[in-house]
Amino acid sequence: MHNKTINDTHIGDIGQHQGLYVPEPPYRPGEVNDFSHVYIPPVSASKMPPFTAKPNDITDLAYGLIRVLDEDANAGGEWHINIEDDILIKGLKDMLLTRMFDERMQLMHRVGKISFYMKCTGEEAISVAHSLAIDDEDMVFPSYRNQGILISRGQRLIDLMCQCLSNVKDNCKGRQLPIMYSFKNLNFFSISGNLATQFSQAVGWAMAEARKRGNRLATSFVGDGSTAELDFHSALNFAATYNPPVILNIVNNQWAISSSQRIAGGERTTFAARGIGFGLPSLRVDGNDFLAVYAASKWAADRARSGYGATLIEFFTYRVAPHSTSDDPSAYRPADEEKTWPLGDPIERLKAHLIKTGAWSEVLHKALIEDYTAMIKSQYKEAESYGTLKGGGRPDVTTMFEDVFEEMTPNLVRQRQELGL
Ligand SMILES: Cc1ncc(C[n+]2csc(CCOP(=O)(O)OP(=O)(O)O)c2C)c(N)n1
Ligand SMILES: [Mg+2]
Repeated sequence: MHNKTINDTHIGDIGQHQGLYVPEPPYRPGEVNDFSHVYIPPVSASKMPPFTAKPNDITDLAYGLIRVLDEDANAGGEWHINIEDDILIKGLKDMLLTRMFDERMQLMHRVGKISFYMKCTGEEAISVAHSLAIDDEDMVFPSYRNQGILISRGQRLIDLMCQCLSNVKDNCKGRQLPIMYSFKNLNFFSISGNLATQFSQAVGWAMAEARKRGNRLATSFVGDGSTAELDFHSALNFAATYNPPVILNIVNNQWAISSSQRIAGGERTTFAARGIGFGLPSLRVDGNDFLAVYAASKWAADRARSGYGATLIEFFTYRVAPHSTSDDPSAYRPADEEKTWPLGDPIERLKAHLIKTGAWSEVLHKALIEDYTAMIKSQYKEAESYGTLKGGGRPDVTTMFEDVFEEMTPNLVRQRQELGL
């Protein structure tokens, strides 16, 4: 049942308004930001039903917040499942590498080596923990902020760098915007710039897998803003109807470029609650809590693989970085918003937990940062030798006519001839 104690600045009654109501973000630049009303239940409040539970019996999970790590970095509560230290340490390393890679690429944009970049700062746990909780064989239909999945699945940084540089080693041959990766070898579907299309594609893929009686699942990610797209709703409808093995993840980082989550209906209810109307099990999870993301993802994966169909998950997080290198958040949100965000930093939280349990240390952490700094530097140096935006290698112009049609269409043949090729 709806938990009436939820009383945060983003969820609740809109109240009475005469005329057309246009939601505004809670705070604008120059105003003092305040997250003190965000509902953060204690770890012990999160009940974990068996994954076989009936969706209608667990609707409260769509309104609460599944948490495992408390404010003191101790793990507890029913969602605290046994995760081996090796997995947690890999998770910490992958999150750190994702963040350091992002920082490097942002820098390369500043000096004009790439034309565009998107960071996932503060959201690393969502991609990395989810990726570790499912199988590498499972099919990912990503958004543009899931670079952590590629890093966790072991794609070489140099391959990501070459894609961003659109150089001769770019596996997309310069046809995609930087960061719109595509890696078939890792079961990572091509990223689309058209928001939310990946949701219905994931459901369709999972329907085909169910028809084949395979054992793989599909997982897909959209942002809070993207839930306003029709693809989101038709994906949920098909997922509820045909019971395919799919996990549908909403990353609620509270912003869609300069539009607050309120403009996608986030003021009325939670994003997880969108699933209830379709009869889908729907979980709302602390997206900055690695252990909670892992446990919720595993629950949904076990459910899908056991034939119980789709799960909708809202990961509640905060977009620390600008939307992309083309964005300036100081124009639309208070400068200190990131500092007052109460669910902390996913890397710092897992690191503090692992130091407490004795599985990690400051010395190891420092050494890892040094290793990664050197590795990123050397991989970038090599990537740059294959060409950058400013100069050097580019994919051969003939390649733009290839790969789309099995047999080139007459107009393409003509155009290629016009180029003298
Ligand atoms: C169909 C469509 N509409 C609009 C855009 C422009 N656009 C690109 S990203 C974005 C914001 C998406 O926000 P959200 O879904 O919350 O994801 P986030 O960037 O926060 O991860 C918009 C409006 C687009 N790419 N595709
Ligand atoms: Mg968003």
